[in-house]
Amino acid sequence: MTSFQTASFITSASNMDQCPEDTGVEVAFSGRSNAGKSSAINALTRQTRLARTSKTPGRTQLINFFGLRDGERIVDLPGYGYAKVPMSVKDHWQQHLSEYLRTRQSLVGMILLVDIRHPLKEFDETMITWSQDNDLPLHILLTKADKLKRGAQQNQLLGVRKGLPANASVQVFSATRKLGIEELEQVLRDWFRGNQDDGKKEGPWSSLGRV
Ligand SMILES: Nc1nc2c(ncn2[C@@H]2O[C@H](COP(=O)(O)OP(=O)(O)OP(=O)(O)O)[C@@H](O)[C@H]2O)c(=O)[nH]1
Ligand SMILES: [Mg+2]
Repeated sequence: MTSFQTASFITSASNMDQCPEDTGVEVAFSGRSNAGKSSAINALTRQTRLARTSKTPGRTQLINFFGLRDGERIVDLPGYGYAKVPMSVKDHWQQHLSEYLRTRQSLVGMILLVDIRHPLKEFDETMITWSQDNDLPLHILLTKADKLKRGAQQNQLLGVRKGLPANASVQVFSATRKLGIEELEQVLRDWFRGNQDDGKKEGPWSSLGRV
Protein backbone atom coordinates (compact mmCIF):
# COMPACT_ATOMS: atom_id res chain seq x y z
CA MET A 1 0.00 0.00 0.00
CA THR A 2 1.34 3.41 -0.93
CA SER A 3 0.70 6.55 1.07
CA PHE A 4 -1.43 7.81 -1.81
CA GLN A 5 -4.18 5.30 -1.03
CA THR A 6 -4.74 6.80 2.37
CA ALA A 7 -5.64 10.19 0.88
CA SER A 8 -8.64 11.82 2.43
CA PHE A 9 -10.61 14.97 1.73
CA ILE A 10 -9.58 17.91 3.88
CA THR A 11 -11.60 20.88 2.65
CA SER A 12 -12.81 22.96 -0.29
CA ALA A 13 -11.83 26.59 -0.51
CA SER A 14 -13.42 29.34 -2.54
CA ASN A 15 -10.92 31.89 -1.28
CA MET A 16 -7.52 31.93 0.39
CA ASP A 17 -8.93 32.28 3.90
CA GLN A 18 -10.56 28.90 3.54
CA CYS A 19 -7.37 27.07 2.55
CA PRO A 20 -5.77 24.80 5.17
CA GLU A 21 -2.90 26.24 7.13
CA ASP A 22 0.04 26.94 4.83
CA THR A 23 2.50 24.48 6.40
CA GLY A 24 3.87 21.16 5.22
CA VAL A 25 4.10 20.41 1.50
CA GLU A 26 1.56 20.31 -1.29
CA VAL A 27 1.43 19.57 -5.01
CA ALA A 28 -1.29 21.12 -7.15
CA PHE A 29 -3.01 19.54 -10.16
CA SER A 30 -3.81 22.18 -12.76
CA GLY A 31 -5.05 22.20 -16.32
CA ARG A 32 -7.84 23.23 -18.60
CA SER A 33 -11.33 22.26 -17.69
CA ASN A 34 -12.05 18.64 -18.57
CA ALA A 35 -8.35 17.74 -18.91
CA GLY A 36 -8.79 14.95 -16.37
CA LYS A 37 -7.45 16.44 -13.12
CA SER A 38 -10.03 14.90 -10.80
CA SER A 39 -9.83 11.54 -12.61
CA ALA A 40 -6.04 11.52 -12.25
CA ILE A 41 -6.29 12.19 -8.51
CA ASN A 42 -8.75 9.33 -8.14
CA ALA A 43 -6.50 6.99 -10.15
CA LEU A 44 -3.47 8.00 -8.10
CA THR A 45 -5.25 7.40 -4.81
CA ARG A 46 -7.03 4.24 -6.05
CA GLN A 47 -10.31 5.78 -5.00
CA THR A 48 -13.33 6.18 -7.21
CA ARG A 49 -15.01 9.23 -5.74
CA LEU A 50 -12.40 11.15 -3.78
CA ALA A 51 -12.25 13.97 -6.34
CA ARG A 52 -15.50 14.57 -8.16
CA THR A 53 -15.34 14.05 -11.90
CA SER A 54 -17.87 15.07 -14.49
CA LYS A 55 -18.74 15.02 -18.14
CA THR A 56 -19.69 18.67 -17.68
CA PRO A 57 -16.57 20.82 -17.93
CA GLY A 58 -16.09 23.27 -15.10
CA ARG A 59 -17.23 20.85 -12.43
CA THR A 60 -14.46 21.63 -9.99
CA GLN A 61 -15.00 25.26 -9.09
CA LEU A 62 -13.30 25.24 -5.73
CA ILE A 63 -9.78 24.45 -4.65
CA ASN A 64 -10.06 20.98 -3.12
CA PHE A 65 -7.43 19.77 -0.66
CA PHE A 66 -6.63 16.11 0.02
CA GLY A 67 -4.37 14.99 2.83
CA LEU A 68 -1.79 12.22 2.54
CA ARG A 69 0.45 11.79 5.56
CA ASP A 70 3.11 13.84 7.32
CA GLY A 71 1.62 17.15 6.24
CA GLU A 72 1.61 16.18 2.54
CA ARG A 73 -1.32 17.38 0.46
CA ILE A 74 -2.63 17.09 -3.07
CA VAL A 75 -4.66 19.97 -4.44
CA ASP A 76 -7.30 19.78 -7.17
CA LEU A 77 -7.39 23.23 -8.77
CA PRO A 78 -10.41 24.58 -10.63
CA GLY A 79 -10.31 23.85 -14.35
CA TYR A 80 -9.44 26.73 -16.56
CA GLY A 81 -10.75 27.93 -19.88
CA TYR A 82 -14.29 26.69 -20.01
CA ALA A 83 -16.04 29.14 -22.29
CA LYS A 84 -19.58 28.68 -21.05
CA VAL A 85 -18.86 29.81 -17.51
CA PRO A 86 -20.11 33.38 -16.95
CA MET A 87 -17.43 36.06 -16.97
CA SER A 88 -17.97 36.99 -13.33
CA VAL A 89 -17.36 33.40 -12.24
CA LYS A 90 -14.30 33.15 -14.48
CA ASP A 91 -12.84 36.32 -13.03
CA HIS A 92 -13.34 34.97 -9.55
CA TRP A 93 -11.54 31.69 -10.38
CA GLN A 94 -8.75 33.46 -12.12
CA GLN A 95 -8.13 35.77 -9.21
CA HIS A 96 -8.44 32.96 -6.74
CA LEU A 97 -6.08 30.74 -8.70
CA SER A 98 -3.46 33.39 -9.24
CA GLU A 99 -3.55 34.36 -5.59
CA TYR A 100 -3.09 30.72 -4.62
CA LEU A 101 -0.12 30.37 -6.98
CA ARG A 102 1.46 33.62 -5.87
CA THR A 103 1.19 33.18 -2.14
CA ARG A 104 1.15 29.52 -1.25
CA GLN A 105 4.39 28.72 0.56
CA SER A 106 3.75 24.99 0.87
CA LEU A 107 3.39 24.53 -2.90
CA VAL A 108 6.44 22.47 -3.95
CA GLY A 109 5.45 21.36 -7.43
CA MET A 110 2.82 21.58 -10.13
CA ILE A 111 1.25 18.78 -12.13
CA LEU A 112 -0.15 20.16 -15.39
CA LEU A 113 -2.71 17.97 -17.11
CA VAL A 114 -3.13 18.26 -20.85
CA ASP A 115 -5.31 16.17 -23.15
CA ILE A 116 -2.80 14.20 -25.25
CA ARG A 117 -4.82 14.97 -28.38
CA HIS A 118 -4.61 18.76 -27.88
CA PRO A 119 -1.31 19.56 -26.17
CA LEU A 120 -0.20 22.95 -24.94
CA LYS A 121 -2.92 25.47 -25.51
CA GLU A 122 -2.53 29.01 -24.28
CA PHE A 123 -3.34 28.28 -20.64
CA ASP A 124 -0.82 25.44 -20.59
CA GLU A 125 1.92 27.64 -22.01
CA THR A 126 1.11 30.26 -19.38
CA MET A 127 1.51 27.70 -16.60
CA ILE A 128 4.80 26.44 -18.04
CA THR A 129 6.20 29.97 -18.26
CA TRP A 130 4.92 30.83 -14.81
CA SER A 131 6.51 27.76 -13.23
CA GLN A 132 9.77 28.46 -15.01
CA ASP A 133 9.80 32.09 -13.89
CA ASN A 134 9.12 30.96 -10.34
CA ASP A 135 11.55 28.01 -10.32
CA LEU A 136 8.75 25.64 -9.43
CA PRO A 137 9.11 22.06 -10.74
CA LEU A 138 6.39 21.20 -13.23
CA HIS A 139 5.40 17.76 -14.50
CA ILE A 140 3.00 17.37 -17.41
CA LEU A 141 0.59 14.47 -17.73
CA LEU A 142 -0.56 13.86 -21.30
CA THR A 143 -3.97 12.56 -20.29
CA LYS A 144 -6.54 10.30 -21.98
CA ALA A 145 -3.71 8.44 -23.72
CA ASP A 146 -6.15 5.56 -24.22
CA LYS A 147 -7.68 7.67 -27.00
CA LEU A 148 -4.52 7.28 -29.12
CA LYS A 149 -2.52 4.32 -30.38
CA ARG A 150 0.91 3.77 -28.88
CA GLY A 151 2.84 5.25 -31.78
CA ALA A 152 0.76 8.42 -31.72
CA GLN A 153 1.18 8.67 -27.94
CA GLN A 154 4.96 8.57 -28.34
CA ASN A 155 4.89 11.22 -31.06
CA GLN A 156 2.93 13.57 -28.83
CA LEU A 157 5.26 12.84 -25.92
CA LEU A 158 8.40 13.61 -27.92
CA GLY A 159 6.85 16.73 -29.45
CA VAL A 160 5.91 18.18 -26.07
CA ARG A 161 9.20 17.17 -24.42
CA LYS A 162 11.24 18.96 -27.07
CA GLY A 163 10.02 22.42 -26.18
CA LEU A 164 10.12 22.20 -22.38
CA PRO A 165 12.27 24.32 -20.07
CA ALA A 166 14.67 22.65 -17.61
CA ASN A 167 12.25 22.72 -14.67
CA ALA A 168 9.63 20.71 -16.58
CA SER A 169 9.10 17.04 -17.46
CA VAL A 170 6.35 15.12 -19.24
CA GLN A 171 4.81 11.64 -19.34
CA VAL A 172 1.92 9.79 -20.95
CA PHE A 173 -1.07 9.09 -18.67
CA SER A 174 -4.47 7.44 -18.70
CA ALA A 175 -6.73 7.34 -15.67
CA THR A 176 -9.04 4.90 -17.46
CA ARG A 177 -6.28 2.42 -18.27
CA LYS A 178 -4.27 3.17 -15.12
CA LEU A 179 -1.33 4.01 -17.35
CA GLY A 180 1.57 6.03 -15.95
CA ILE A 181 0.49 5.98 -12.31
CA GLU A 182 3.80 4.67 -10.99
CA GLU A 183 5.74 7.27 -12.92
CA LEU A 184 3.52 9.99 -11.44
CA GLU A 185 3.94 8.54 -7.94
CA GLN A 186 7.71 8.68 -8.29
CA VAL A 187 7.65 12.36 -9.26
CA LEU A 188 5.38 13.21 -6.33
CA ARG A 189 7.49 11.22 -3.87
CA ASP A 190 10.65 12.99 -5.02
CA TRP A 191 9.03 16.40 -4.63
CA PHE A 192 7.54 15.63 -1.24
CA ARG A 193 10.78 14.09 0.04
CA GLY A 194 12.96 16.86 -1.31
CA ASN A 195 10.90 19.45 0.50
CA GLN A 196 10.21 18.02 3.93
CA ASP A 197 9.74 20.83 6.38
CA ASP A 198 13.27 21.70 7.46
CA GLY A 199 12.47 25.04 8.97
CA LYS A 200 13.61 26.93 5.89
CA LYS A 201 10.71 28.44 4.08
CA GLU A 202 12.60 30.35 1.48
CA GLY A 203 13.82 28.07 -1.26
CA PRO A 204 13.19 29.10 -4.84
CA TRP A 205 10.60 31.67 -3.91
CA SER A 206 12.75 33.99 -1.86
CA SER A 207 14.10 36.00 -4.74
CA LEU A 208 10.64 36.58 -6.14
CA GLY A 209 9.21 38.45 -3.24
CA ARG A 210 6.39 36.02 -2.76
CA VAL A 211 4.47 37.01 0.33
N1 LIG B 1 -10.96 8.16 -22.08
C1 LIG B 1 -10.58 8.79 -20.97
N2 LIG B 1 -11.40 9.70 -20.41
C2 LIG B 1 -10.98 10.34 -19.29
C3 LIG B 1 -9.71 10.07 -18.70
N3 LIG B 1 -9.57 10.89 -17.63
C4 LIG B 1 -10.72 11.61 -17.54
N4 LIG B 1 -11.57 11.28 -18.53
C5 LIG B 1 -12.93 11.84 -18.75
O1 LIG B 1 -12.83 13.23 -19.01
C6 LIG B 1 -13.90 13.94 -18.39
C7 LIG B 1 -13.36 15.01 -17.46
O2 LIG B 1 -12.62 14.40 -16.42
P1 LIG B 1 -12.40 15.15 -15.03
O3 LIG B 1 -11.43 14.30 -14.26
O4 LIG B 1 -13.68 15.49 -14.39
O5 LIG B 1 -11.66 16.49 -15.54
P2 LIG B 1 -11.22 17.77 -14.71
O6 LIG B 1 -9.95 18.23 -15.32
O7 LIG B 1 -11.22 17.49 -13.27
O8 LIG B 1 -12.38 18.79 -15.10
P3 LIG B 1 -12.85 20.12 -14.31
O9 LIG B 1 -13.10 19.74 -12.89
O10 LIG B 1 -14.05 20.53 -15.07
O11 LIG B 1 -11.76 21.11 -14.46
C8 LIG B 1 -14.75 12.89 -17.69
O12 LIG B 1 -15.81 12.52 -18.53
C9 LIG B 1 -13.77 11.73 -17.50
O13 LIG B 1 -14.41 10.49 -17.42
C10 LIG B 1 -8.87 9.08 -19.32
O14 LIG B 1 -7.75 8.76 -18.90
N5 LIG B 1 -9.35 8.49 -20.44
MG1 LIG C 1 -12.25 18.36 -11.72
